[in-house]
Amino acid sequence: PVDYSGTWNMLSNDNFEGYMVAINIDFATRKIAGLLKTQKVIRQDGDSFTMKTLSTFRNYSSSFKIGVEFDEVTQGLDNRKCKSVVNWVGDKMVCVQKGEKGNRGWTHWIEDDQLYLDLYCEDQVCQQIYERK
Ligand code: RET
Repeated sequence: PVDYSGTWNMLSNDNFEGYMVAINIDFATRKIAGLLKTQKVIRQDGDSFTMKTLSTFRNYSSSFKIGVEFDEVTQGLDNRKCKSVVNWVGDKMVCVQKGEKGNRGWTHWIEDDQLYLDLYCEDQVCQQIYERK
């Protein structure tokens, strides 16, 4: 099985702007956020996860257990409430964020020791790639 634990540094961030527009991040925040090289700190304990997204501007943290729906508030992003659930699809982690926004969620996977993250909202996809610190 894949081990997501560790500290990961952003290598690339494709169409973050489109994703941020889709979740209604305001212009000024997008200009700042678009320049960030975020870091992911992931703690995996069996099927329990804590995922921290760290940056010089703002941080975001969430904790969940695979297959267990949880109430997520996207604090510091668009501050919306979602009913979220993360499931394994093979070795990929697939999250569905049910709420006001359609087709919202994300997928994490590891390939060649790089961490991939696709962020979805409506018709937008942002693809991020991270390398191990
Ligand atoms: C930042 C800076 C402020 C504006 C925005 C941000 C986006 C964060 C995102 C985090 C995704 C986290 C995931 C966690 C998985 O558990 C960087 C906080 C919009 C999109 C997928």
